[in-house]
Amino acid sequence: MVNTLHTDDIRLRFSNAMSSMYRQEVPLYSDLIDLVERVNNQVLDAKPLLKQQLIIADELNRLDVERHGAIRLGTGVELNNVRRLFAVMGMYPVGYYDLSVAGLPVHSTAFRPTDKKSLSRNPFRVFTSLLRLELIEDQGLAKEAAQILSKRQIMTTRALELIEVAELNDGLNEAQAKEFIDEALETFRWHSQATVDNHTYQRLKSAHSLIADVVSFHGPHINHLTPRTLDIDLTEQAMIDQGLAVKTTIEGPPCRQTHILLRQTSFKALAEKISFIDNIAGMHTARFGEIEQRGAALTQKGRDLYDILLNSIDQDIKETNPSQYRLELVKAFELFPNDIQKLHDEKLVFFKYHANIKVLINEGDKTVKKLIDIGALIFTPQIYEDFLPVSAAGIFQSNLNSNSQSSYTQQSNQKLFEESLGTKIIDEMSLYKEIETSSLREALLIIESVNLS
Ligand code: OOG
Ligand code: NI
Repeated sequence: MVNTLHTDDIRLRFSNAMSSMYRQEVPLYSDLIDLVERVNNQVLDAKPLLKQQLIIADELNRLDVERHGAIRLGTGVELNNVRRLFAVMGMYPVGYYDLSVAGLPVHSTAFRPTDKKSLSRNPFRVFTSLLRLELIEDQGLAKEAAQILSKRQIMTTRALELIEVAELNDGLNEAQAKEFIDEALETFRWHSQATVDNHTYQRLKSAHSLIADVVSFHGPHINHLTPRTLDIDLTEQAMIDQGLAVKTTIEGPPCRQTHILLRQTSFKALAEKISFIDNIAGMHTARFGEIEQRGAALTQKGRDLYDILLNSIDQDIKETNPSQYRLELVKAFELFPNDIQKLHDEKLVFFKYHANIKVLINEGDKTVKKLIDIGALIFTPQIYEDFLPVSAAGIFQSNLNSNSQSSYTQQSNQKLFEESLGTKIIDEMSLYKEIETSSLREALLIIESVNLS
């Protein structure tokens, strides 16, 4: 189709629109954005080397627009439609997260852009969970919940029409994209009017607060929108200074010289006024604020080491004795190398390669190792673009006011999830590998062409 807008442009506009809507809905989010921006500027001023690295890796520009959100869906049909909606913006399901092992009746994926250029433009991600009613003990209640869910349509008629247009024509034009963004936004809006009566809400809640949150409303309200900070410890302190109810422990790896994966923390969910269909007033807690610091993406070998080190410490003391937990975490992770060259040579981290055209090479310098040694080929760690199941469970739990240690006996069920989704989930490791391989290929071509001329 002529005049088709690039999916990257639609995503950029949509994530901006989502951020504006959420700023209006949750003023504390607005404060959080300002705070993170302040800390990031402070860090960039204080660390010119870090700034330089972000520029080389083409990551400085995306920092200001970088957010992830989260939604919780009720049915497979909803998941299927949400998959189609995100595809219009160039976001695809990456990674499968089974949260039932942490006592949460959901499994999840993250919709996000997948290629290097789109990620640099705007890596907007949405952590998307699907309720697993089959895990609920009270199957009578589960049936009732399914019945309620079967009656709702979380997308506007026009949004569905425009998704179809995009699928048929391989994209949307300017006017269609504008309309699509307005219509798509409706799916994620907050509704203070519940679709059930007070009694039903209480029964759903007593089975699990997640079930009440998903089933009692018209749609999957966005429950947080997370900015990326360059220093989560500084930002956490600033949040505490502002009097926010920050959760006790930062999830993920400890603070290190070379940051790996993802560190996250949140302020507790807000109690918000809602009303039930029988006109009874109530309170619901769902929406919260979160910040995150992203570090290097780990290879499978690196990830295995991460999991071993994290599991070597008692997770139960995370909430009960946070200072002890922090000490043990730092100690355990001393076994994870910090040196970039070592992380590269031991293949613990995925990298992006870049040609340094200022260095001219001689005939004998053509191996990758040689090119690295003389500085003609440089590498920067790839940023981790995904999520961590243990951290996600911690974030969920602190915001559901539950600390359920029970786990459901049923197996994880990626196959069932994919059936609803209508496609396979993309394996995140294959994406990092692809970026590593293609960036090396491109850098070598540049080096070769510069030295031929
Ligand atoms: C999602 C919680 C997980 C993260 O960043 O790991 C999450 C939810 O509460 O719906 O957002
Ligand atoms: Ni999150």
